[in-house]
This record gives sequence, structure tokens and C-alpha cells, in this order.
Amino acid sequence: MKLTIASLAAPSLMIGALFAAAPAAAKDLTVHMKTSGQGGMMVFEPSFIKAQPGDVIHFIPTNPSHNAETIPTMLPDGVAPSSGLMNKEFVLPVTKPGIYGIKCKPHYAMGMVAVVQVGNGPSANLAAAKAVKVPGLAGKRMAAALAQAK
Ligand SMILES: [Cu+2]
Repeated sequence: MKLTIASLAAPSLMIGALFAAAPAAAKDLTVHMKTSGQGGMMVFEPSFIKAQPGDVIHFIPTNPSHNAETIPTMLPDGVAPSSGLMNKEFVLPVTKPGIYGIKCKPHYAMGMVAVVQVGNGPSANLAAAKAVKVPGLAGKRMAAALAQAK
């Protein structure tokens, strides 16, 4: 069977059925940027995201006055920092396994951080990510997110 663009865009279930032995199809994952959420004020929801290489993470400005960007000291080796604009969706394609730290620039001090784990672990840069000094509430939330990572 030919692999067409249409079948690439089809739900992963169908791809899985067609190519059971092939790696899982890339997924689009959504993270909301919220002024008030279940975890409190100024949050990414979810704040811990597990992805696989090839997936694309979409950070959506559900509420205004947020952005999303990578934390340069919390990235797998060889991954360049990237950032989204205020009030705009930040699209983060992930190809390298490891830990990706995420922050909202204006609300970093208010604890607006998230962690993406790419791959099933163990993540080569998990220890390094845990060693990064993150102040205040951001540090607490970062530690909580990293505690879920492998
Ligand atoms: Cu924010």
C-alpha cells in the first residue's frame, strides 16, 4: 500500500493498524497557557507533557498575555532554544529524546513553567535539568514536573 499524505494525516489508530511494526505515528499534543487553572495562577496545563520523537507540541494562548519558550539550560544536547511570541501559539516539534524545560517569559517569576519529556527515558539530561536553579514558585512547580519525568 502506498503511503499518501492523506494516510499520514489520518488518526494514529489507522496508521497503527496499517503499520503495526512501524514506530507510532507522530502526534500533535496541546498545552494550554492559562491565567488561572487547576494548578493555580499562571499555569501551563498540563505542566508535564510526555511526548515521543516526531511529535509536535502546541502551546495555545488560552488566556491572553502569555508566551511559551524553551529554557536554554534545560534542553537535550544539540537542541537550539526557541520561543513563541506573546499571545501566539508556540509550536515545538520535538525530535531529540530528553527533557525540555518551558517557561512563560512574563510569568516565569510567578511560576509559569512546564516540562516536556521526549521518549520513554531514562532522559540523558534529567539530572542536569534538576540541577538548574529555578527560583521561587517556578522552582517548586519545576521540581514537581521533573519528579514525574524519567
Ligand atoms: Cu504567562
